[in-house]
Amino acid sequence: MKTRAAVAFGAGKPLEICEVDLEGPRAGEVLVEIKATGVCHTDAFTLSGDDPEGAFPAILGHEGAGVVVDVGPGVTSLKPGDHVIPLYTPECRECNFCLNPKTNMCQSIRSTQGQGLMPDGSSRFSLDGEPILHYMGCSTFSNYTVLPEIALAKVREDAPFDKICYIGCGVTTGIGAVAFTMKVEPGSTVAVFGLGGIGLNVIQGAKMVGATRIIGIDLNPGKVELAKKFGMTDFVNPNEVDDVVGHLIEITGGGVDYSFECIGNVNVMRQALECCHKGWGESCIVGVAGAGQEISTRPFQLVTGRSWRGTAFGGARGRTDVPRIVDWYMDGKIQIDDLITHTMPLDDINKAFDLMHAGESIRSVIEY
Ligand code: NAD
Ligand code: AHE
Ligand code: ZN
Repeated sequence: MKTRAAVAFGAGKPLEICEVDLEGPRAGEVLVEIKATGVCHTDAFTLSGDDPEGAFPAILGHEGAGVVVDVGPGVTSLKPGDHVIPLYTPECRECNFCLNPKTNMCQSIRSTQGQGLMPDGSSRFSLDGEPILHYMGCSTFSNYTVLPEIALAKVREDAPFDKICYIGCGVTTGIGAVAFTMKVEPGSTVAVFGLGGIGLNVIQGAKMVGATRIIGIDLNPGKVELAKKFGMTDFVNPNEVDDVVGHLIEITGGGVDYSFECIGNVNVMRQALECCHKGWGESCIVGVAGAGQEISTRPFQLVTGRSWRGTAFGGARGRTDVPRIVDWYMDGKIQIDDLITHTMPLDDINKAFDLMHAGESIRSVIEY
């Protein structure tokens, strides 16, 4: 079949809207009509050329929601008409990662996914007979896409696509980082570096689990109002203090219990670790840093009881946890609507990247 898609032909180039060819689902695969997709900073990161796994031409996008159109041989858990959220972290429930309760990082299809290919090593997308790569196993910047069955969460049918698409990455990553990965306790003091589409969800997750002090740190004061609405109790603009780490340690009487880096800046990752309380503070890296970048600190920071950790997809096991998070949204336990600051058709997708780079959006959602 033909499908409209925004194609990334090369690093740093704007996306181009094209009619591409899409082959139907093979064994264990599912054809999905994407109804809406968010644009995450990670899409911009890969488009910039900073992603070591970035390869072109590709169809980016990994934060979608849609409807099953067709299933390939052997698919048993999904049928046409089911509402689904694509999962860049699949859940096969069989590999040694899925069988280990310490991780959500199913590895059953990770190597082909990282090469932009389906599990059998080929692509379903092509243009003029030349293959176009998949991205993060999802390619939600295409109106129709093919995914492995294990990379789809089946969700309730009364949930709006234009909101729950955000659960495909940002919402789950932020809330999950707090609730699943770090298991923040009630009464905790939390610092959140970067108040974008991920950081604001860390804030709402921290509030949800009962953190009492939630300190947001961002260079852009335009983020303050929304962050307060989501539960931020204190704001620090690094441009207005001499020493961010010293300031955070001072205002918390020794440091924070938990910190989250939601930017992808290795210097800020160090600050996030070092503002943690001696003896027990734990820092979680959420932000994705560019190729070749490395983190550093004095080992003494760890010797004296701070821990450095990280999270992918908020530690969520997609097929199990994503339907629950959709329920949380539908039950009013978490908010999504206010974080979706812009909506637009696929034709305007490059505007979503411009708004993100200008710091004007939290999430832009493309509606097909
Ligand atoms: P975003 O662009 O919406 O937000 C980034 C925020 O950081 C902005 O508010 C910006 O003003 C602020 N900022 C930038 N530099 C800063 C600095 N030096 N000090 C303080 N604030 C600064 O991005 P996002 O969509 O929220 O994504 C954030 C990061 O999380 C990205 O690196 C993205 O790739 C990553 N991410 C990781 C996962 C995961 O599973 N680990 C999932 C999704 C996104
Ligand atoms: N491909 C990059 C790393 C990108 C990365 O870390 N991706 C996160 C999800 S970001 C979602 O917005 C992730 O899940 N990583 C785990 C994984 O297996 O990809 C690189 O450095 O090569
Ligand atoms: Zn993302």
